[in-house]
Order: sequence, then structure tokens, then C-alpha cells
Amino acid sequence: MLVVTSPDHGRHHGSEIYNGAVVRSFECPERIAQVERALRDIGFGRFIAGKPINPRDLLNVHSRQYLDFLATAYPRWQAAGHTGDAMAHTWPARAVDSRRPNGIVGQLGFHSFAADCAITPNTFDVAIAGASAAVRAASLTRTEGQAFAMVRPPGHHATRDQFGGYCYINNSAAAAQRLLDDGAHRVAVLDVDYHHGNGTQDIFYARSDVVTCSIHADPSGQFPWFFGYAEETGVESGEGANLNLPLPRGTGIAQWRRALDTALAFIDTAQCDALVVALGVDTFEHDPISDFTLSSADYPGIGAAIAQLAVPTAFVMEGGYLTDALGRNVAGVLSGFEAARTAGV
Ligand code: Q9C
Ligand code: ZN
Repeated sequence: MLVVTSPDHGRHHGSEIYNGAVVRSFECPERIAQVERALRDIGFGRFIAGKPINPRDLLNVHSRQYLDFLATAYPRWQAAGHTGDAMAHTWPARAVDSRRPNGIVGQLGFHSFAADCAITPNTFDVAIAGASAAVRAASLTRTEGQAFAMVRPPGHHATRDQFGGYCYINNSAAAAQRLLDDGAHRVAVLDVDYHHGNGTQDIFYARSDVVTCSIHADPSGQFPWFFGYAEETGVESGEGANLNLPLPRGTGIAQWRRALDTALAFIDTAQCDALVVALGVDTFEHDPISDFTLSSADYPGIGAAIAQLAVPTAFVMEGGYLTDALGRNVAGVLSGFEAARTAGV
């Protein structure tokens, strides 16, 4: 499988609020270093770097105002006399039609929804490079059949105009849109990260040309808290094109696999001719911020099941925070997928 990299990802490492203190984020450069090591150890894939992105690929999934904000947020933060990472501390809570303030601190709140997601001097460049790799992976599925975007920061929580949950640019959404622009009739995004893919849901919520499906922890007890319920099914022409499969605390592989079967049947029925897998492995039993109980031995079977859809498939790296196991679990999904594809089953 082709592995598309974002070589300078290590230039971004944000901070987050955790247990009442500001700490270095769980979403750290070592994550991708581990994935790369695990893939190289088993001789998996051919590595190529992402290419600079066409701005169109970003404007399809994010507003221009948001992209301009992200691009200038750090220098504005500094110019306003602040130091350290740019973080919001006030949000337009429950005010749907909030005005957009002028000041940098107010705009940080306006364009974000969580205090786990800081902007560092290089955050914008690194996030764009990740999206570039995801879009390139999507394009290459036309000739390759499948590809993996080995990127960070992740993207599935980023909405059209808000960052949060360690995500700034929605890499999976940009990949899905690229597949459409390359000629796919309908694209599915299957989100297997432990957390609900609220950003991807948001971006495609009123559309039927991208079908979104997320398997995740019940948001009544877990981030992103305000999205991810089963009754969120889409609006307008997107009605019925979003499927949420929330699962209880402690979910293990048997229950998780039943949800995957439901998801795969949903995608199959929608007659999608290309697939993006938002690949988080924070479903792992020892993940430090999650509570599902999947084991490393479970991941190859997940990849093999996804291969049954038999459509061009772009995997895009999302979450997974037990760094030591991340490589093994990601390699498990990808090699399970590839083995099933090669066997043609
Ligand atoms: N400090 C992804 O997996 N906030 N994002 C963390 C613990 C939410 C996870 C709270 C975690 C977001 C892509
Ligand atoms: Zn996650």
C-alpha cells in the first residue's frame, strides 16, 4: 500500500488543559514516529511525501474566513502581546447566532469548541501539510486502489469553521471531496476513531454525495459531548446520509464488530464508489484517554472487514494515544486490509 507522509509534522505539538493544568498534548509527534517505525519494521508499503495542496481542496471543506483566521492566528496572538500557545478560554456557548468578535482571543473562541487544541507558531503549516498528504492519498487511490495518509494533527473533529479535539483541518473530509472531484459518484467516510467524527458530519450534513458513518463512544459520557447521537441523521438532501453508532463505555470487539457490520451494510446500501476510512485506534484497551477494550489482535480483522466493500480506499490517520501500541495497531488494520484485498475475498 502506498503510504503518504507529512515529513514536517513534528513542528506542531500543542498544549491542552488536562486535570486543571496546561500540559503538552497527548497528540504528540512521537505518535507518527511510532507508526512509521512499525510499518517499516514489517516492510509495509511504499513511502512518498505529500505535495503542496491546491487551495480549492481546502475551500471545499472549510470557510475562507476560517482558513484566513487559522493562517494568521499565531502572529495576531503575538502582536496582541501574548506569549505561549494561542488558546481560547471563552466560547459562544449555546448562542447559535453569536456575532464574530474582532479580537484575537474572542475569535479563538468563535473558531474553536474545546480547550484541548492550541495554536503554535507552526500549527497552520503542519495542518495544511497533513491535509495535502490526505488529498494526495485520495487521488492516488484511482491508480493504486488504496493508500494511507500517515498524518498528524488529526482532522475529524474540525468543522467547516471550528477547530477542536486536536484537529484544525479536516483531512478525511478533504480526502472525500477530492475523491468526488476526481470522478467518484458517491463517497463514504467510515470513521472508526473512538471519538465521534463531528467535524466530518458537520461538513457533509446537508449533502448526499458524501455518506458519513461514525462508530464511537456514546457522547453523553465522552468527547465531543454535544454531537454523535444516533438521532443525528442529516438534513435536507443529506437526510439519511449520516449514521451514528454510539457504543457504551467498555465496549469490546464483539459489540464493536457488530457496529462495524451495521456501518458496512449502510455504506454498501448507499452504493458508494470510493471510501475514506478515518482511522483512529484510540479504541485500544490501554489508550490513556479512552475506555473501549479492543486488543491488538483485533485490528487485522477490522481491516479485512473493511476490504469487503471492494472500492478504492484512502485511510487517513486520526487518533490513538498509547504511542507504544499505535504502530502495531495501525499496521494491523492496514495489513489486514491488504491481505484481504490481495486474497480477493
Ligand atoms: N485531555 C482525536 O482522537 N479531549 N481527538 C481530550 C483529555 C478530547 C481526541 C481530553 C480528545 C480528542 C482525533
Ligand atoms: Zn479519537
